[in-house]
Amino acid sequence: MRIKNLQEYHEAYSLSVEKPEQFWADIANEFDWIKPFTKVLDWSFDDYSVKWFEDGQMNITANALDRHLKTIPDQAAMVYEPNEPGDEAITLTYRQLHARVCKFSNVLKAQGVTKGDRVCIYMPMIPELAIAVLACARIGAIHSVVFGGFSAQSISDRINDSQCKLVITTDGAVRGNKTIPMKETVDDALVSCPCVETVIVKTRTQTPVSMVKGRDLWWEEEEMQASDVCTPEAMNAEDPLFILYTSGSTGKPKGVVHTCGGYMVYTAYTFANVFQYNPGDVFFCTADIGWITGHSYLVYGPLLNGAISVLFEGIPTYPDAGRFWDIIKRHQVNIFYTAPTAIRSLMGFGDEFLVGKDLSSLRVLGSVGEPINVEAWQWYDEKIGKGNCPIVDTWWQTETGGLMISPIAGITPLKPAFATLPLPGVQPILVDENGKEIEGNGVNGNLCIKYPWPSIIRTTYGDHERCKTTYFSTYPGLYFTGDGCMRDEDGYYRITGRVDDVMNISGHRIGTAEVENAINMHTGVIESAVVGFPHDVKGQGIYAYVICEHPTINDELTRKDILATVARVIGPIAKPDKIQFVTGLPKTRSGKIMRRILRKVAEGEFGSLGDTSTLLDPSVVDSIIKGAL
Ligand code: 7RM
Repeated sequence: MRIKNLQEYHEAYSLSVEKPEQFWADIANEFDWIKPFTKVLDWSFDDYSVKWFEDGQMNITANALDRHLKTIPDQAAMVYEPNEPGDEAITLTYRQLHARVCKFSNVLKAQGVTKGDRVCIYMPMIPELAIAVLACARIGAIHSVVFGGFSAQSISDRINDSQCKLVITTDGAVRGNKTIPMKETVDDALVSCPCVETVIVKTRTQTPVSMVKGRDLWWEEEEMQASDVCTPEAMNAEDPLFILYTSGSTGKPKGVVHTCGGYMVYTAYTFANVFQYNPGDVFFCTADIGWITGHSYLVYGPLLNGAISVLFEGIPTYPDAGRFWDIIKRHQVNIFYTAPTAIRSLMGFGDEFLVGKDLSSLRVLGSVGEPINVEAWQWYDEKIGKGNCPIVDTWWQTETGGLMISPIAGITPLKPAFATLPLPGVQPILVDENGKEIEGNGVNGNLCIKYPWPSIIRTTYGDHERCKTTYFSTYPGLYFTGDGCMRDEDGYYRITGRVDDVMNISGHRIGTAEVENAINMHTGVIESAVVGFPHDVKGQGIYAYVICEHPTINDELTRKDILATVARVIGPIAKPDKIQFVTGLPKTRSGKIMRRILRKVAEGEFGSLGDTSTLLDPSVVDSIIKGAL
């Protein structure tokens, strides 16, 4: 399974293209199967369906936990670094984590949760979040983790979409010097969620909360009564493992569904290879478990490899901008995986926060979530890696489940800001607007993948048609990523960003339509148009053009009201950075907003607006430019 040099990479890659079934079957057979698979792959991108290891049975937690009890029971599995740097870090060994997962599995079972039931998890970054996720997986319940920064409205939308019957949360959360309510937000959400029968609440902040009789239970009390013996449920490889909601260019977020077998094989394989994880290494992924990066490379990938995974509750700037570096020293982190937005933000605080920090344990650095600019790449390389740590710029998506285009640490020759080469099993192809393949090197196009890999999205929950149209209809026969990409003279890939109406704000995916819908809910707003614009720290910022019913009496106050509305409907991460009040939007005769123009204005490029002749009323553009100045 482990690639050791460049030649082995090329060999593995060739084999994965020429004999994909043999390639993945060999890797899959390194895991514990309850019933071995005999069929490897069945697929069609035309009438979309993908099945890997279809007739095999397994349980991902048997592989992530039980399997290691024979070899490394007393090694750390998870190291919890609390928000307060002065508080004690807590290590859970594989034996301890296994016991806690089994206990909580029994808690869920006692509440009537069975295989196939959906469970919503809304928690801060504490060990119980990982325990809750793994307990669901152990009993075959489908977890749907909702990032702790999302609003009550977002939670209820997600709960209702997948009909969750149980919710797991905490009283509150601590992030930096803020205490944030969690249970209260869940209570607000549940007003419109009749499907929820039970809420389990873990204490974190001792915030007073209301506990509804017959519905709400304390985690601690239930755990006390539960046994720590729980046989993992035998899951078919293609049974759903989890749902994770992600934004697209239209409508509400989609529930991306991943299944047990393929996801296990692919996250484990990519973790081991890309980061070149060695036994005993300490791995620190700074992503929240509420995003796919946390699912795949904080929980499942590392644990499947018997790794030591650091789980950090706080934020990079508390108590100061040196916190990550202190954590690296404290836990002797060898592999550090973060997002460009964090790198740029810490860069902006100045190098004084690096003075006296001992980063000598580091061996590999990783980047994920958005394109990394050359300047940030170089700072990361020099100041954090001391010119001595390969940087793996990993391109992938919620829908891909695992890393897709990425260097293999210390093996793939690097180029700053390039995700470099596809991993074994990944067959990228660039196409033009008409779906024609762009061959050769030194070219640009839309990035598609032409062959399934084990952790490809299986469906969007409850709406398979939506999955087909979103990913497999733009270019028939291909999975379309939504990203633009260049392939340079050496065949190296550089992802240039989304080509659809999805923004990437600090590595978070947010749809322009979602933000528009939220803004339009504010009283007095007639219409709005949202675009992304380049932002020094966030990568992209949100720019909103808003038409109000009457001229507002106090623009500044109305702006704040709109921000409050967006925070309430989606969450604080979706708040626009700029709101410009306008009297009209540039529309074509058919009523389509010409976002291209709005993007240019948001970038401050007023001179090169291109062809505006198809506009219904070209004078709108002049007034928008005037307002932007
Ligand atoms: C893992 C994750 C996916 C979108 C994707 C890209 C962008 C992610 C990189 C990147 C350039 C990278 N999942 N993206 N990684 N762009 N270089 N290394 O972020 O579903 O939340 O977002 O993020 O646009 O389509 S995600």
